[in-house]
Amino acid sequence: MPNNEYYMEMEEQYGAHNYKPLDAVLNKGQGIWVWDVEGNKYMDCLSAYSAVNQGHCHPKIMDAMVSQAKSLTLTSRAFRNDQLGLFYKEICELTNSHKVLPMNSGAEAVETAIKVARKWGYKVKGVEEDKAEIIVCANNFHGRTITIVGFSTDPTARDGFGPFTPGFKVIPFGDADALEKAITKNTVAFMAEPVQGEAGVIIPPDGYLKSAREICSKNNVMMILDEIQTGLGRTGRMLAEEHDGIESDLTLVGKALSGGYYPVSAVLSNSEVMDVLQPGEHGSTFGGNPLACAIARTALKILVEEKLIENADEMGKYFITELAKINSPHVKEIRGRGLMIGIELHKEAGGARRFCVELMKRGMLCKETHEHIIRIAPPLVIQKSDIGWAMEQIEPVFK
Ligand code: IF1
Repeated sequence: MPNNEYYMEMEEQYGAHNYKPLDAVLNKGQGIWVWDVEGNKYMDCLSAYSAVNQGHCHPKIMDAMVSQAKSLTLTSRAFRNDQLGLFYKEICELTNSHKVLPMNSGAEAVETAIKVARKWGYKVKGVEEDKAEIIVCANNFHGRTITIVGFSTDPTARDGFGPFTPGFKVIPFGDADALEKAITKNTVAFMAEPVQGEAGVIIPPDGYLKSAREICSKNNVMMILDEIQTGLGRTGRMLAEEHDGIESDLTLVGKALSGGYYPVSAVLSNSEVMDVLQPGEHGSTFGGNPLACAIARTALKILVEEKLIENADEMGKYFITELAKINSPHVKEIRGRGLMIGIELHKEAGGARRFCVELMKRGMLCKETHEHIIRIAPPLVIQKSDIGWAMEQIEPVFK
């Protein structure tokens, strides 16, 4: 049986080097656990960046996928399929939305929302042609396309990829006054993550999203929330916006919409904004295909039926309480919402990566973000006893 090294060398030789993964070559997953080719077992504390909220290889999603794959996988949107309407209806009911536009990757959902907002700006708001502005936040992460990295403030994500799409304005995250000041007659939308993920699990000040919602409504500006990472149970709510008691105009979901089986994303709308799109103006070969819809329908049903959202809330609070008890010279702050948890280290700790390597040796797979933050985001099926085990690994590493 080839070892980890064997596969790693192949990747190094033949693959683009746009990632620097931890050196475990995984070949099996179940619930919160994954195994490498040498048989080592790990607790997955990343959940594929929150795409496997339902746990690895959930048997019900697998059944839905296999059964749909045997009958029909792809029709394109030139023809109809019997899964699409059901998917629309079910996701609208679960997220309190009016209309859905299905895509595949998260970045595509973001691009779609940008197109919808601009079109709305010209057709409904009456913005002069090619003048539409969209306000975004510093330290955002919304994906990897040219347009999206063009309004990133992370040099690693954007340097060397210009020229970029114009029409974006960056303001600080968490600052409602800055939003109000940045709005002009040409502003069509404000887009933000409810909790910034890549930036290091940054939770905005209380009341921020509510103020932003009010400012958007008052100024006839679309509020777009990117819930690709925070949505679908991760923060202990179906959508993170529920923590603030607000509804955005456009909500973006992806990742866990398939429970990790397949790329499925969607733009959800709460207003007439989606009606601006006419036949032919937007689409995707794979978006809304019956395989994706069957998988997504089951992935959503599991979040509800297995009470994973409530579990994320409860286990998240428990995990954060336990982590806060660690008396470590390296830890600056523990923060989180539901099972989206960040451990920020002091600059003197020598970087988060070395802690991730130590945790891996003890059977926990975690991923650093930026230099000094470790993210903990296990599948939402995690139980108290698992957290107990995790704490036994984490404590000695941080001490
Ligand atoms: C990678 C981060 C997570 C996202 C939000 C849109 C997208 C993402 C809020 C795009 C994607 C990923 C992609 C992944 C790393 C990752 C990530 F660290 F970069 F920020 F999750 F924390 N909006 N996030 O978080 O979705 O097109 O990838 O489906 O390796 O790029 P996508």
